[in-house]
Amino acid sequence: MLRPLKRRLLPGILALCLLSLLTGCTRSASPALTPAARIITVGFSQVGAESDWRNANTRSMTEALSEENGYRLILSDAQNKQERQITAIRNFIQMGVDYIVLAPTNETGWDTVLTEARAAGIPVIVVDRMIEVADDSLYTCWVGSDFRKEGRNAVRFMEGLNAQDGLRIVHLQGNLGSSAQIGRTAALDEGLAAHDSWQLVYRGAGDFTQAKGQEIVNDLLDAGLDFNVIYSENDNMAFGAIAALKAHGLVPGVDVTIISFDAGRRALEMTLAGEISFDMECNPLHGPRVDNIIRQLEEGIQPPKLTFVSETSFDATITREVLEQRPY
Ligand code: GZL
Repeated sequence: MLRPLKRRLLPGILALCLLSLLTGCTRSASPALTPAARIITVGFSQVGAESDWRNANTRSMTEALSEENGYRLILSDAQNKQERQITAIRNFIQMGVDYIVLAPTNETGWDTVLTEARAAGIPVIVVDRMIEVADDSLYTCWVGSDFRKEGRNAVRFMEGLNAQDGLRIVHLQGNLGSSAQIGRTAALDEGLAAHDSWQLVYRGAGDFTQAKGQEIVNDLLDAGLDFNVIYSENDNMAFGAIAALKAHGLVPGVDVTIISFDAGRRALEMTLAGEISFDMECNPLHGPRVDNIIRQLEEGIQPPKLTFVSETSFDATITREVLEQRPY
């Protein structure tokens, strides 16, 4: 009678185990046999450090494109100046980086420098705001937000405000020419065109900064302007506006409705407190998305040309539990 298979194989298995113990050959190859993993050098041209959103975006990128993850990241802060981004991109080309990541200050003016990057054979990944170029082969792909959709969500919230004598709106715009400003402004213009009871009493660029937002609203209040809504194209300008309202004895969320964008944790605390009435998320966590794009490209896979991130919004229904779970 044949011995059960495993009993017939047992002596051979024992011999193999003894051999591997004696020769130290284990299942995993010795380090010398694994090819050295390639360090990927990435030149990242970042807008600046103008807002909580921007800082969260930079943190996300540096955490994802870290040395432990196989990257050498060269971060350049343009301090909100496109010409500094163009210089940084030229430096990246000279350095022969493997990839360029661009978070553009504004939509236009990129054709020449991106043509130089293409001539050098360096793929360009655009994050956050959009760019407008004559030939979209000048960049490999883009990941970011649908800013007009964000604005339409805010306008829909405003349509639910039952202000008896209509809406008198102060509009704090972001950096003029940035797609975040273009999209969010276009949505408000759609709302103004659709509602006769909505009046735009002021529109001006607050450059996404808290200081500028506070300065504008402070001046408007000093001038005695009458308004009941502030449509602020990011949280930091909303923070400034709220400080100005309080300095004039007004209660944000009661005397004036605050509409904001980004939905960072600081702003969500103010939403929970009833000071910000509506905050539209603009997700800054592009680091893992760029890491994933680069790994696809390293494998010869072409990622989608455009990837829009999904985003939500917050209002008075927010809870402490929801806030505590927010990632930025
Ligand atoms: C939006 C981003 C904007 C944020 C601002 O994606 O470009 O720039 O809304 C940031 O906070 O300054």
